[in-house]
Amino acid sequence: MSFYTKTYAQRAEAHPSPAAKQLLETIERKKSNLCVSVDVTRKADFLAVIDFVGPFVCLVKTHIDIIEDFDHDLVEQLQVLSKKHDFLIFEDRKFADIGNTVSLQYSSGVHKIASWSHITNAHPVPGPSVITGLASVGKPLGRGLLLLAEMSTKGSLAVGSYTEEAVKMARANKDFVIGFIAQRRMDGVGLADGEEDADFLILTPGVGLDTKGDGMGQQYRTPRQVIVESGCDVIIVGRGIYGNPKALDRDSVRSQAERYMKEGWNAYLERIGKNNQTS
Ligand code: 5BU
Repeated sequence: MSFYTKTYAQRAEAHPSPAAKQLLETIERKKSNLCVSVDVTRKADFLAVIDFVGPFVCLVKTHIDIIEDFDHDLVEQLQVLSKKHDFLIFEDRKFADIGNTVSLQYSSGVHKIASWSHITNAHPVPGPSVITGLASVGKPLGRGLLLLAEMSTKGSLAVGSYTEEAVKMARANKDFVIGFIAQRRMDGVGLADGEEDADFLILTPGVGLDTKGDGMGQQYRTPRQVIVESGCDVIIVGRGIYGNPKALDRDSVRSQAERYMKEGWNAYLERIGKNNQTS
C-alpha cells in the first residue's frame, strides 16, 4: 500500500518522528488538513486571525520576521492559542546558510524559533550541512524539518535534479527531516534499487479557490488538485482565508477557514476512497 492511500491515522501510528506523528494525529483528531499562513504585520491582527481560524486548522504557519511589534508576549500568546485550539506551529523561515549560522538563527536572536515552533523549513541549496546545523538544535527538542523540494512560484528553479537531490538528502536524514514543501508527492523520487521509501509529509502552498494567482508570481491550485491529483497531505492557505489584512472580518475569516477545511478534508476522503462526509 502506498502512502497515497493510507489514512492519516495509519501513518501517525507508524511514524518514527515525534513531530510528524503529532501533526498526523492532530489532522486526524480535528479532521483538518488545513494549515493557515498568517502573513500579517501587526501583533494584534496576527493573534486575532489565529484565534478566528484556530478551530479549523491542524497547523498555523508564521513568518515571524514580518511582525512589526514582535515581543516575547506574542510567543506566549501564540502558544496559549496553540493549546486552546489544538494546532501545531510552523515557522516558514526557509533557512539557507552554513550549518553553524543556521543553528544560531534557529536557536537565538530575537525570535528563538526553535523554542516555540514545532516545525520549520530549509532550502536544500547549501547541501546536507544545513540539516546537520538545524538538527543540532531541533532534534533534542523533538522538532521536525521540511525541505523545500519545490516552490509554488512561476519560474521556480527547484525542479528536476534539484528536487530529486532534495529528496535523497531527506532520506539520508529522516531522523529529523519529516517531509517537504512541494507541489506533489515525492514517493519513489530518486529511490535507489532495493531502497525502502520513508513516509514524508507533503505540505503545499499556492492553494486558492477563487483566484489563479496574485500578480506577483504566486500560482494557485484548488485543494482537490493538490490533495487528490498531486497527492499532497496538507494545504497551506493564506490570503484566500484572511483576505485583506487591513480589513479583517471575524465572520468572513472563520467561514473561509471552514470552507477550505471542508474542501481539503473531502478531497482526502476521495483520495482514500471514502464517501464525502462533511459536504
Ligand atoms: P498565500 O497568501 O496563500 O499566497 O500565502 C502563501 C504562503 O506560503 C506565504 O506565506 C508564502 O511565503 C508561502 N510559500 C508559498 O507561497 N510558496 C512556496 O513555494 C513556499 C512558501 Br516554499
